[in-house]
Amino acid sequence: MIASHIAQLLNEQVNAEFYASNVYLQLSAWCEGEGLEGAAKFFRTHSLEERTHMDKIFDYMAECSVPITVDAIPKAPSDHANLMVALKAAQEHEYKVTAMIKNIAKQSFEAEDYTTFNFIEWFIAEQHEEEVLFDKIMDKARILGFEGQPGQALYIMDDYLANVQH
Ligand code: OFO
Repeated sequence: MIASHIAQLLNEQVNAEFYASNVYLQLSAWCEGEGLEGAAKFFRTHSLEERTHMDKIFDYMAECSVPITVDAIPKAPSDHANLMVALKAAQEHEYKVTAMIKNIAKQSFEAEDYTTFNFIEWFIAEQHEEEVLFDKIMDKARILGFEGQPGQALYIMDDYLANVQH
């Protein structure tokens, strides 16, 4: 039996992952409009990955007979000054998701809900990977001297993002 406050946190996470999927899909659309094919591919792939995160929590809730409510999803930001601003927005977004996941781990542990605690551990590892991924991208940008300006560094960043491992 999952306590109601844990059920609520899980439901919020379903909707947060849905929102994350839309954030990345919208980022992909923005990149398409800017002619950044590689970055568009990167964000599009990431959008699909977020969708799988949503499904994972959805399935867990369904298995545990916890009611699920799919809420209205806020509109994702659609305009960005440049690719660096877009990447930083994505990185910030991941930090927020990490905080939400850690809170579920904390609350489930404190409630002695070790089943949910065990379930959410996968997401703890996943968020670590997400943060490592964006750190790696930011390192690449720093090495290139890329701060969002058009030119060769932008071209290389776009090309790099097309093939970066998720
Ligand atoms: Fe769901 O990992 Fe990113 O947000």
